[in-house]
Amino acid sequence: MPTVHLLDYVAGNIRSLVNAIEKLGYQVEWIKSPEDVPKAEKLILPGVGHFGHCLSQLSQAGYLPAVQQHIAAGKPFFAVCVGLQALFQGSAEDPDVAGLGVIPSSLDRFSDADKPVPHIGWNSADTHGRAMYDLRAGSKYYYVHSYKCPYKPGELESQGWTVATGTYGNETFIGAIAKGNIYATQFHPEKSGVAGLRTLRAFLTGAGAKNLGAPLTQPAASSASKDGLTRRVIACLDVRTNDQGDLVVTKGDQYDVREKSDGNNVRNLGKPVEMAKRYYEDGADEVTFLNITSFRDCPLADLPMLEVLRQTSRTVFVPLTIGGGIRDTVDTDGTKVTALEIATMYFKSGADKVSVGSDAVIAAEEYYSLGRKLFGNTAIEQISRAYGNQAVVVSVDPKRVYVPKRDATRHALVETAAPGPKGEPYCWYACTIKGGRETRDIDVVELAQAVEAMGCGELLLNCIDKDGTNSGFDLELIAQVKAAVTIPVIASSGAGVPAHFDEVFRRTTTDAALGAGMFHRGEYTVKQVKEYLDEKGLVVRKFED
Ligand code: 1PR
Repeated sequence: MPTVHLLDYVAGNIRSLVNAIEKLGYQVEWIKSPEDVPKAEKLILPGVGHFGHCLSQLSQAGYLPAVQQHIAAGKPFFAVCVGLQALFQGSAEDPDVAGLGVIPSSLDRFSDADKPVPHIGWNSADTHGRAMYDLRAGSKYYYVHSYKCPYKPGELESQGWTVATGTYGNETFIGAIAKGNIYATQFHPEKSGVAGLRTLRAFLTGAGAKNLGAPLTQPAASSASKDGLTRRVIACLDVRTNDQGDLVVTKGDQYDVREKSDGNNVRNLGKPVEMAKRYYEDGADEVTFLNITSFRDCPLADLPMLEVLRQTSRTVFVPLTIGGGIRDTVDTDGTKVTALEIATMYFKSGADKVSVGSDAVIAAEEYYSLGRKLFGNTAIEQISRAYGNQAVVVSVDPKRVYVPKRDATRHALVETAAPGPKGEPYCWYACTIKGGRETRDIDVVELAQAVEAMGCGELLLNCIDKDGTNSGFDLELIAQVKAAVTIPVIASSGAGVPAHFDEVFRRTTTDAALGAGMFHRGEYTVKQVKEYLDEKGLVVRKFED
């Protein structure tokens, strides 16, 4: 097997990149010290997290001159995400840290005045009619970042660079850039499905460098929604151990996962790894696992979910999120383990994002009780500091509390089109913990704003009242939360037919929509949902062979 070298500077989830490279028939060898760099023929610089963290790690370990020499020697070099950013002169993310300066420009932050930041999701890499590592105008690639190099037409091209761009809101940014032996993508090829594997292959085989910049005879028309991103459809798998000790995908009705008949068993809808693979092949834009009973009586290192992630990330090349049990805890042998350590185990096993549930509610309560001050010690702050905001999702489990009058509560109200059992015209959404079993005196707006302040990059917005009902998403809840934060929101709970996805994308500004039961029960496939959205004129990532 041909070999490719990967620079190991502790950059978060690089397992997926290794899996993608291996899938393409190459073997990965790790560069573990600067002295190893000259051995590399093809060198890959992965990147997750902060610009400053990446460069200071590289610098402290003495890698910078070795990487510069590799590039100057004309050997193939590929950089991903923050790896691409490291090639620039600097970034507004960490203004005191210098980049490698290979590309004479610098990065700034996306404006959140007109759109959610981070920029998360599937967007284009438009090569402006030039050949560039098999990037295709009709394909979509998975981006997740807050900082970007603004695109100034012709500027870098005049210095020999070939540039592919994406557009987010009214900002056009560099999605990929190449020159000579250098190729770098802001998006994650290892998370961009078939299109991502294709461009990675073009680097590995060397074919991409050969015809770089050649005019394309028939550039396909690029399609994008107004803000550039496609409508993201996520498949979610609630996973737990059943009474027989098997790890199964289950699904509740308003969080009750036990059958009403059939011995009151945990509903068993299939095997997590197989189902995730099927959803990927059906075109799911992301797969989320929620470990709904987290881990009980099991040493952390043996968590069955770690193996599920390892196996899934070998065949699923879209982002994987894992939730459940991300909190400071005590292992079965009495050792204290931090939420950050647990998250690290998940990232190393193939997760791209971790989702914090109950612990986020407790942290938000403390945040308000301490006068909205942050001390850097919550799980959300620690994980986002180490792995970047985009790696931290907060999963919210709200429940409607109906009230008869506007002044009946201090909480953020919605005047609802679905009044309560006594005809109450208003409701607020109370956050719950422990899988909905305990309701707290904090509303969903308070929670959303607190976790955004802590560095959470995305909200997974469930709704206990809607969960498993197949009656459509709670549009009022989604609109209320979207109006309260600038981070992206994933609408969840209640999807029963493809039209519900169309409805939530049209009637709210949600950034993504998630389905579970309708896919698990085989009523509809992810592909059918996306075809439906496409027919209705919404831009989706098309299925590619
Ligand atoms: O509190 O950090 O340990 O995390 C626990 C995680 O497990 C939370 O994310 C919480 O949402 C989840 N969870 C806990 N108990 C349940 C349960 O169902 N008994 N599942 C549960 C939450 C909700 C959704 C579901 C959608 C879509 N599941 O993820 O997939 O509602 O369903 P639908 O499309 O079929 O309506 P912690």
